[in-house]
Amino acid sequence: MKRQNIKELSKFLSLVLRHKPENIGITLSNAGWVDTAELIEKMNAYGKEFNLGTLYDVVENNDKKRFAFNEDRTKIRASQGHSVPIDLAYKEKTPPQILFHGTASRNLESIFQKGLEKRDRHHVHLSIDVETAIKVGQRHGKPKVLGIRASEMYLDGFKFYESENKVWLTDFVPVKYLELQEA
Ligand code: HQG
Repeated sequence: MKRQNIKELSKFLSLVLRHKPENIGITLSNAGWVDTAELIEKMNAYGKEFNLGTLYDVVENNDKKRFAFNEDRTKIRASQGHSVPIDLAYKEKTPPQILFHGTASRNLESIFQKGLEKRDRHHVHLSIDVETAIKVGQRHGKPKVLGIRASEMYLDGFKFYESENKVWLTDFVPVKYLELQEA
C-alpha cells in the first residue's frame, strides 16, 4: 500500500478507535480494545479496503505509535487520545523535571488565565521535548511552547501518567506551573 494511503487509513483508524467507533458499527471494550478480525471486517464493509498485513504496517510504521496490539494481536486499540469514555489503566509515574506543551499563540491568553485544560480529551497531553511540542502546537496554528514544572507539580500532589507511546498525561496544569518558552 502507498504511504499516502497508509496515512489516510491511520487517520481513519484514529477516528474509529478514539472518537467514533459507532461510525463503522464497532464497540470498544472498557480498556479501548476491539477485536482485530472484527475491525478489519467492519472497516472493509464500510468501504476501507485493507487486510491484516496493511494493519500491521499501520501499527508498526505509525509516526507516533498511535496504536497497539495485545500480545497475540487478536485485539487492537489506540494508545491515547480518546474522547469516548474508556479506561486505559495508565500507571502513575514520576515525571521528569520539565515537560512541554505545544499550543497556538491565540490560546496563550486564555491558558494563562485558566491553566491548561484537557478540553475534549481525557487528559492534558505533554511532550518530553520542545521539538515534539512545536509539532503538536503547529496543528492548531502559530506554535508556542509552554514549559511545565512537572516535578514541582508532582511534589504538590498532582498525578502524572505516561502512555505506551511516551506521551505524558495529567488532568490539569494550574497557571503557576507554566512558563512560556522563548523561541
Ligand atoms: C488548548 C496529538 C485555551 C491546548 C498530539 C490545545 C498530542 C487551551 C487545545 C495530542 C486551554 C486542545 C493532543 C485554555 C488547553 N485556553 N486553549 N485554558 N487549555 N488549551 O488536540 O495537546 O496526532 O485536544 O493548548 O501529538 O494539542 O492525535 O490537544 O491547543 O499528543 O496522536 O486546547 O494530539 O496526537 O487540543 O494534542 P487537543 P493537544 P495525535
